[in-house]
Amino acid sequence: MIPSGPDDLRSQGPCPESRVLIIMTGGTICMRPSPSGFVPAKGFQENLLAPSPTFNDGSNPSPLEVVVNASGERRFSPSLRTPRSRYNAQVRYTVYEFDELLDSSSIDARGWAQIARTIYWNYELFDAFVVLHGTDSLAYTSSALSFMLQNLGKPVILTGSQAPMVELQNDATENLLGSLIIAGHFMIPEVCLYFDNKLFRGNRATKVAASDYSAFASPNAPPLATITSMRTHVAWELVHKPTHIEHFRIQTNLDTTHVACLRIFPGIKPEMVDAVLRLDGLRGLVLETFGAGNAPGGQDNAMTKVLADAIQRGIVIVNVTQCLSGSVSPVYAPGMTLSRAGVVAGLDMTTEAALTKLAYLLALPDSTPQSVARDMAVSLRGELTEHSHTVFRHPDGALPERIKNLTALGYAIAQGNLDKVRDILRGEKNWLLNDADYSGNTPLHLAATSPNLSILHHFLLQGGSVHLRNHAGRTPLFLAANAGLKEHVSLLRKSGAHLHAEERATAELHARQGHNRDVWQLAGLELDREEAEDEGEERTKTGEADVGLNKMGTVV
Ligand code: ASN
Repeated sequence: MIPSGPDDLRSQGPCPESRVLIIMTGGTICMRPSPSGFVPAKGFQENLLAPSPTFNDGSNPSPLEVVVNASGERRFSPSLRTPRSRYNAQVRYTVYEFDELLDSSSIDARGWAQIARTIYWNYELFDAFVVLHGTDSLAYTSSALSFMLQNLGKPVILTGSQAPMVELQNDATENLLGSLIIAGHFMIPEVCLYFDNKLFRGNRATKVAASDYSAFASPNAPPLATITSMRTHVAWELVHKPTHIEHFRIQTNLDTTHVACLRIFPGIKPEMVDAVLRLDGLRGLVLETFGAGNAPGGQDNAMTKVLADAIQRGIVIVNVTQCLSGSVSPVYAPGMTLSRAGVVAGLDMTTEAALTKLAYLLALPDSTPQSVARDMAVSLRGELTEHSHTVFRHPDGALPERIKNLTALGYAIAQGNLDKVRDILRGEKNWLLNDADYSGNTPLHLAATSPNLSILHHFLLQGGSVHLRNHAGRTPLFLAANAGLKEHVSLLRKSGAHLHAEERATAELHARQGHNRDVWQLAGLELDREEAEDEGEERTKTGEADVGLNKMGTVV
């Protein structure tokens, strides 16, 4: 993975090979013609990718392990390598096909849960995930996943195509290649949707064309990355980073059966709206209104009464605009009336984001209509426009300025001087945390062996990535364990850090030779069974809880 520094520094050193898991759920990208129209077909990797020089450099790498169920069962899956990219790196990948491939018009919350679980089970084995999916409901799935994947530290990119890969002229090749390159090269730890050379935040995208290759737009948020003339331009200042000391987790039980969506139209009768609001067990409604959030009616009008009564009964009603872009705001009297009646302003959320967020919030343990209404109006994953998020902004200034800052930061970290560190990062210099020096070390790598643990703590809360590797392929966790720093290792583990698949063999060697054996175990090194059992006991004593590959990560 390439750190977030501008191109001039990024291209300086070799970047370790990334492993990407491609999850195939179906969609046009894998379809073939049949007497009943296009249908999804199996064998995407062997039939379409393996024979293609664009997706296979012919180096014939060994198979990769993929976890296929909750009990941690692993299967070996043939892997392929892309040719070298213009960033001088290759991406190694394997395709994991779901048993039943879908036209995405048939996907529902069970399908979303299946994707989330597959990512969870394989989180420690891969650097990034690409999900192949039909375009029809792609924006719903990417929105849903953005809420289901909590404290995500790695890229998850959804894509598909308008023309199948088997067609001579298609958009499938470009969309998959672009997704693979971005997933395998850039640490963008968000659920994204990639289409037609643009990477969108997944919960901001919407399908805008039934057959054009430019099928998606993100009208209220600029793309996170764009590919132009073979270069990828990442808008690092827009990329969200995890800023909690927490593991990656998933929530899989979205309540999609008790939410609905209703589009207001001129002449719509209050009785119609009432009928929807009285559907058995309904808990949430997304109301698609006119313009800046207006619906027919006035203060004492029948429509307003229908809505206010439903809110009294505990139904959460969220107001989003039918317009492609812009936000709901109570500037006109009808909009003001809705908000006075208790309708929640969904601001600039897409319908896809509002509906899946509602289903997600309603399924949270201890949720109440009040807590759901409150959280619908704030940004959880960048799905609506708010200004309170950590911003990573690169300086417009020149290279010497960056090197000066990084070097000063390096000294302060080595001296364990937190005040100095804070001083250097003051202003908008947080971007420095995911930048790297000439050996690929990010400030987090340096903090992993700093005499002052609070520097590491500070960086983790500011969005420093625990998954970036230096040019030698080492993660901050590896460096901390190698230096025998237990507290540093524990803190990194709590933040979701794990040893990379390629570090395990060396780590095991060190541990078996007796170097910091207990620290390597603390870093999550799996030993043989007896040792692993001892390790389990030890962890229970110290109260450590790890992400286990064979444990389900559902919150409830
Ligand atoms: N019906 C297809 C699907 O969503 C459309 C596509 O993928 N372009 O699965």
